[in-house]
Amino acid sequence: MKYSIPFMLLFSSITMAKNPLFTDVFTADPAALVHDDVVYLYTGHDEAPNNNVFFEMHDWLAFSSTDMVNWQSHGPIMRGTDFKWAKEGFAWASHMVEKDGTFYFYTTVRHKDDKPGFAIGVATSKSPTGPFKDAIGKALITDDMTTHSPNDWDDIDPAIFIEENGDTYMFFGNLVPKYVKLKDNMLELDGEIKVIDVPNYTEASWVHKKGDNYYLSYACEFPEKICYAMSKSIHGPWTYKGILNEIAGNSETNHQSIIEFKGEDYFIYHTGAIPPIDGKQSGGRFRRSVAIDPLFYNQDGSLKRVIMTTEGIQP
Ligand code: FUB
Repeated sequence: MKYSIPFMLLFSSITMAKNPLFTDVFTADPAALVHDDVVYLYTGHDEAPNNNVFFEMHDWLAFSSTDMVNWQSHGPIMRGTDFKWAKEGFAWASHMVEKDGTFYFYTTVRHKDDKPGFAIGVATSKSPTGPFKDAIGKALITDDMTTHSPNDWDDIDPAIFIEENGDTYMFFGNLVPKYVKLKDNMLELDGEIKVIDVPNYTEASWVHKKGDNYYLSYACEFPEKICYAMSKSIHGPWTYKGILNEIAGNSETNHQSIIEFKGEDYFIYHTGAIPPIDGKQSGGRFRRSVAIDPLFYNQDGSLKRVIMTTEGIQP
């Protein structure tokens, strides 16, 4: 079929969001924050030269959008080794929240050998795009603080939830899901670390609330799907509701972020779907890319399974 030139011009002027969202950089472990009518999207940054060995992640990236279609890159907001106690190359999953004008960045790194294993740090800034600085000069969570599972990467993937009354909780974990209350200063634990009872948990907790329902979504099994559970309280009990998102293309891991923005709900995740560009190594399990699709609720508050698309969010 032949198109007239005016039709082609009209067609090419439409900005179409596509999945994966960014094709000039590998992005993983999305964590989105809605602040002042802007969506800030924080991602890990996959820099492994191939998909054969392991993750190589040195810093975290920030992007922003006012329409979920057009995205502005703000570059790195922090390096893993800006935590002086952390090893190079393990800038894993993170979560950003804002409280009283300060942005708190909770994130995963590998601790130096004086406290071996993965750890969670917290950094702060007065701007959502940083720069961020270690807020306490030490890890908030170290491997020796939890003994529920033998693996030394069981304290990863922080996810913060702030209740309407300001009470703040950090969810985290690998193999065993855990949560702990934070003090009002957001920089200290307030009480014991508790274990959550949900099936098939692997990692990547994310907690959100809609109406009076709390939702705990998480990466389940391996290769990872995203499963979810619901509760009427942040403390549970959590009722398992099933699979929310199937295994994502070409990636054994998945990691989700769920937000509502301007009345629409979004499911943000990663895949390994970038094809080889200019003869370089393609996307894959250590070279991942963030994608976004709509999220829909059923009448009873349960979630419809996500349909992963290559079209992404339409204008
Ligand atoms: O990106 C490194 C790790 O892979 C994250 O911490 C996990 O959630 C998984 O996505």
